Amino acid sequence: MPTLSRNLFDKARQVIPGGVNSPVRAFKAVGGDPLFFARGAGACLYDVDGNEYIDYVCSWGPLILGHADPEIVREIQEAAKNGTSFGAPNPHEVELARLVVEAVPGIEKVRMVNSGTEATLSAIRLARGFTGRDLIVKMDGCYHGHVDALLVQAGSGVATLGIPGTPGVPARVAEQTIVLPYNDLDAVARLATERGREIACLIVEPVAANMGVVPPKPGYLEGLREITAKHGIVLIFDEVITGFRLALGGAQEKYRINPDLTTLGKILGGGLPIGAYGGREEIMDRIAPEGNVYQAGTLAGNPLAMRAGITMLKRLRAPGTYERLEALSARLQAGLQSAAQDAGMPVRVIRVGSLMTAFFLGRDPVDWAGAAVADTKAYAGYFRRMLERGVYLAPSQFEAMFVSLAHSEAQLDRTAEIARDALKGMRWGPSA
Ligand code: HOZ
Repeated sequence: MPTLSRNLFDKARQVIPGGVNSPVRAFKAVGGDPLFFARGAGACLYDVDGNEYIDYVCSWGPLILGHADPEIVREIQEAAKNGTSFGAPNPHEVELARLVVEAVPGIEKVRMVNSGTEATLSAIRLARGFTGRDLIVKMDGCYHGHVDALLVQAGSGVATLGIPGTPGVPARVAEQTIVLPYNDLDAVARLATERGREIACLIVEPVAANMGVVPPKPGYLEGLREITAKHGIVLIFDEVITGFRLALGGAQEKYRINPDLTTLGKILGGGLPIGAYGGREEIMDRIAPEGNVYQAGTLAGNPLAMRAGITMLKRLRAPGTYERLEALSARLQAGLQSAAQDAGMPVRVIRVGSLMTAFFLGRDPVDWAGAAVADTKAYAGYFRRMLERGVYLAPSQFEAMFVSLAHSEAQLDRTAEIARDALKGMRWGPSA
């Protein structure tokens, strides 16, 4: 453990709960203490002790152009010279909204907020206001931020830390959320037939990326669209992770399914705090001040995040962007998979676009029940060996690796070589 990081962690624990400002940053599931970083550049992070790491967390997704992209940094600096927030309209929010509407097929109007959690919170309130219904459907192992109603059987840090039901969420709130297994269309159809008229919305990550990466089965998203439309249930795609990542128009562009509402964040802000929710005009116009569903934000639409987001989306619109990202990601997947095979480890490297997870599991999971039985101890060993060798992965089996446009072929190949070396010394074989 690097010395300066350890000292900082000791100090952090005295004044910050658990020493971290978000539980996923802790190393509880993998052992050891979290590193403290001084800077990032391109695909690399540098800790306070001066060690370099090839980074596959990428701030949990926003940094699709890598760390400290010069154009984004310049834009933020220029924006700051004119003031950081007005609490009043500015031209940049109109431009970013226009870019979002042009890019995301299911979005006709969009409202900016400050985080993905705010986006999902606002989207379910809007769905309830629009339908006049109370129940919410979510999928086991999907994570939609730390909204009370959506923390039920959630993925990400909740799954990693094994917190089944969070104290602080009133039972009466949790009761309004029905949880179904991901990728199980029959369960959705049955529920809709029995209780469709009580259900306001169904929220889903179109590609699950908070239980590790689990792709939708063929026909799953189409089926969700069909069933929700039939029963007047608002279909919400949570594209906080997949938005602008799987395609400029996100998973809905890739799979050609338009939800009623979409939640966004991460990449949209170019590395600054942001969230957004958008969708069909008829629904979005129910938000205040146009309608009577209230939602607000002091810093929403601030020029810094807007200008970073505009620069980001314009960069991503360049021809060939997603083809390059796909090629880079496929190269890493192949490299990691072959490293595992050569080490005699039945690790499954599951990938959708530039999202992937090396599952310490003998077979491909299709839902949380399948992902949850991964060997988390083996993952922890792999994580530590990779870290020692200069690769920074998510400190949990149940998260995604993020490939950015800043990762070079040489860095990806080096990562695969490091994995080969790291896995070689490990002893593991699932009984499954
Ligand atoms: N949503 C991300 C984890 N899958 C990271 C956000 C956080 O919880 O810090």
